[in-house]
Amino acid sequence: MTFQAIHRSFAGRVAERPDATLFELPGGRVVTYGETAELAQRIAARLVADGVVAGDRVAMQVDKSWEAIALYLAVLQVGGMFLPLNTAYTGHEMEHFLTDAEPRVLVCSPARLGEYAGRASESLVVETLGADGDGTLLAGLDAVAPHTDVYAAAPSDPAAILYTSGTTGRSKGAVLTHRNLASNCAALTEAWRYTSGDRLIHALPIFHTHGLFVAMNLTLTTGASVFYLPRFDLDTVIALLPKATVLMGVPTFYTRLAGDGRLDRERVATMRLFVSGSAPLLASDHEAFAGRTGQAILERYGMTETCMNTSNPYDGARKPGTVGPALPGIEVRVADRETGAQVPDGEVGSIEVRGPNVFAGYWRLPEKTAAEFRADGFFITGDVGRIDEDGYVVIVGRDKDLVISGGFNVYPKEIEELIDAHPDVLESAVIGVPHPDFGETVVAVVVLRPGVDAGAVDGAGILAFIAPDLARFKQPRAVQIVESLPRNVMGKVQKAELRKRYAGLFTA
Ligand code: MLC
Ligand code: AMP
Repeated sequence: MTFQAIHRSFAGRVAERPDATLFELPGGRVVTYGETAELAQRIAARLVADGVVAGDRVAMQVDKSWEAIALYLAVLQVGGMFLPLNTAYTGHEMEHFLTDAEPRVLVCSPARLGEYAGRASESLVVETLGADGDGTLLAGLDAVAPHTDVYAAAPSDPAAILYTSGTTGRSKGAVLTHRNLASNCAALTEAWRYTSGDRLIHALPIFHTHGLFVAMNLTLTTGASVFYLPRFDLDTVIALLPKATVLMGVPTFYTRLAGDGRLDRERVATMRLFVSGSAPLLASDHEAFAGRTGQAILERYGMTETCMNTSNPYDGARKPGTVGPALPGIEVRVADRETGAQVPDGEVGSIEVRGPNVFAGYWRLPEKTAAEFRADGFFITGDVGRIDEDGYVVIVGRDKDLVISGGFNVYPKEIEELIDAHPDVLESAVIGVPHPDFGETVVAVVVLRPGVDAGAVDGAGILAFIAPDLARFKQPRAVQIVESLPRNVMGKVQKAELRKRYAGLFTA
């Protein structure tokens, strides 16, 4: 299967089967392919009226709704760049995205209009969209003629910006092209045998690669349907399993499912595929799940900049603790971090990727982009691993200072900067430690200024100081106040040492 763009392929499915179910919503409402396409065309008309032209960014920070997917399709149709943002981001965090991306339109939830209304200007239109389709974006749309023109986007044209990795404390926008999204969608559809007969349990957020570019793109382009849930709710997912064929989730989904007494072979009899990714799935969790269900979770590996890189096979061994071989059309190598020279299989090194899935670059940051690529076009993922005897990639760690909590990325630098701004704090180090539910969780290790009375400042006070500016999922779950941070001879804080010291904080 090959196609040039997600929205064009979706239009093909609409033409074939307009009455086919796309979304099954909680409460039983069904939304068809035809309805979604029509709403997308009306939203496209609104975006054009708002001044959106090809190349413009359309930012979205809204609760999950099917109408938000219609908005995504509308942005692609008019040649815009879709910029979805986590609803957990505070005004402080949003400031950076809005100044950096300069969107033409921001679609926010009605409840947060008060925060953003003041930003509306000649160059920014603020629209609202609520979880039930309320808000200005859709208001009066019935009277608006659908916009049927489809912008003639080239495969190399940008389709989306997703913000990621802030090693300097500032998130960078990864620009993904139509070719990136379409080629990866085609590769996964084939690799995972995804078809119009599939019924996917969609419990992921739609502001990240996993929930949007993997789960939704595969569905929209194959004619499949989704049980579309606002979030992961264990009881709801357990209840839907007997009606569904596929689940895609982060490891936390599987830890929670495997910990539930209702999960057994009979309950998953119609399920043909459980996919895990975005964070490492412990081999023990893989085995526990298989023991309960008789099904091996298929683990794959991706990232915002590259979409999916590797996948365990659909047919053949799905090996716990590995992420499988490279997907067709994609090259994955393990190289020496310093020289970039490929190392022999079995040796640990820098995981690097080349292929049609690899993004166009960081938004307005040509130097940072160049620094992440080798001269021969391989992208340096920042993950560390090896290739095993079967050609499967094994991820053993990360070169980048990053914590992945429940599948959400947290960049320590950003949190350290906020903590260090506390008047009583000299310095801090933020680390990830093992957590039974989230895989990893965030811990802050803090040194107070000389002379500050240690009895007067506590972790709760430091957390309260940073909370207003930081999304809840990034907030440390523990604060350790110490005399000093361990450093190496170069003076660099030894985070590995801290991770070891606090490894048992949540997992006794
Ligand atoms: C929610 N909270 C989290 C959290 N999610 N804290 C840390 N890490 C998280 N991931 C907060 C809540 O705000 C709440 O705060 C408290 O923790 C407990 O919440 P919960 O009810 O247990 O959380 P829940 O809503 O069930 O969410 C957990 C989750 C969710 C794992 C289901 O985080 C999730 O859907 N994660 C998926 C992330 C994702 O899509 N990643 C893909 C990135 S793409 P309070 O105030 O109540 O204490 C990518 C590329 C690739 O990485 O390869 O796919
Ligand atoms: P993001 O920047 O949110 O796209 O996160 C991408 C990062 O998530 C990767 O660089 C990896 O570190 C991690 N990741 C994704 N999938 C897996 C996996 N299956 N196993 C281990 N780490 C993973």
